[in-house]
Amino acid sequence: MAKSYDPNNVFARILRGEIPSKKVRETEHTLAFHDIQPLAPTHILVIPKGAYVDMDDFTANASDAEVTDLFRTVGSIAREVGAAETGYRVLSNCGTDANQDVPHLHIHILAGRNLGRMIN
Ligand code: DGP
Repeated sequence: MAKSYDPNNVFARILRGEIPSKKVRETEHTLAFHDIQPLAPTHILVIPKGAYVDMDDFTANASDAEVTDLFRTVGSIAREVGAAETGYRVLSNCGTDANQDVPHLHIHILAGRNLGRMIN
């Protein structure tokens, strides 16, 4: 069963065009935009257009087309910004222990500096 989804979370509002974002890429199932509080020279968020709370919800309930589109978009953007050559980090905070702030699945792409071994 799908997790309870708050339709007024900030990324749902970005998807509806109610608040602006600096768009990087849009596909049939996926939107990518710059993080408003970048932790690295490149900090892009990649989200499904569908209403999924987190990775658990997404991988349990999204279609193969949505899953494929999201992950291919992540890889494609990393190549496009040159991060595939220098290295980059992909992460998704899911739930309480990961301190997920926005309850709509988002994948962070971080690049452009040495990222150390972990992001706090
Ligand atoms: P997380 O802690 O993994 O849920 O990260 C949420 C990220 O979302 C955080 O890096 C800041 C970003 N963020 C929050 N509000 C906005 C917004 O209104 N626009 C954009 N572009 N990013 C946002």
